[in-house]
Amino acid sequence: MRKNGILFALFISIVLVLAACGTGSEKANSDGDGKKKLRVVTDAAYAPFEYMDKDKIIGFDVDIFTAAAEEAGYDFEIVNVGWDPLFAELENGTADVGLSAITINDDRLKSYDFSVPYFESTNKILAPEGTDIKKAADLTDKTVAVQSGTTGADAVDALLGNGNEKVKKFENNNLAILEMKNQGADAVVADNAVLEAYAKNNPQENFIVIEDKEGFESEYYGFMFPKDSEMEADLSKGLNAIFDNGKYAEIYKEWFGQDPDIENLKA
Ligand code: LYS
Repeated sequence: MRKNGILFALFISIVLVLAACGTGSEKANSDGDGKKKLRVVTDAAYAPFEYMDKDKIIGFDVDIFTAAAEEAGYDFEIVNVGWDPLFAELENGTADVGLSAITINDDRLKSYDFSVPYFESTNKILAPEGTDIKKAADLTDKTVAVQSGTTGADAVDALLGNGNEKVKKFENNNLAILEMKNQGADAVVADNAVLEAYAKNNPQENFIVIEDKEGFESEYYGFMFPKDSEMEADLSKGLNAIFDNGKYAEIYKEWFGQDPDIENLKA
């Protein structure tokens, strides 16, 4: 009887020790193999790339980042902080990644690092049907609404002159479009896919999208990081993995209804 009791106690101790070890290793895994949980900041007013669906942030960028981060073994949370605060957070290191249809350009490369490109874009013009605007140069005597601090704002500044009060700058792109809707502007300049989605989803507003391949340059989006971030290489690897395994094409097709030109992105 007594012997059985000792064996039982021994058995229980072993079970407890094993359970404790199990909890320990589980905890290590939940940190993503010891990798930190990333704070990803965005401006969720730029459909179809990132926007609010009730209280959830969704969009092409969200799906692409989720797939790339999964490949790279990172856990993360995406927080809607707004466009200007996004840059401030990366600059002072409170965030790990900027995910916001962010164009890779020389100016930003001075202060931030970028992943490999994941989307090709160009600025276009949104204007009311019947407008006499046919190309970028026609904007010079118009009032133009833009999101401040974007490549669209830079392009319009270059056309109309820095500090021109006919360039109306807004905190996000939806406010710029609203200004035109309320007749406070003749046009909005922003990324093609965003304007095209807006015109298509709001046919009753009678806006058209005007393309000018000579007037606006081709741009590429990247995930943005603080300078010398260790995560850049991991997430670029994650992007390359989803280019190669078909996941990128699958997500692209879901959002844009056609196949992507991945070779162009890799070139
Ligand atoms: N791609 C443009 C840029 O990087 C527009 C981004 C706007 C994001 N809300 O400036």
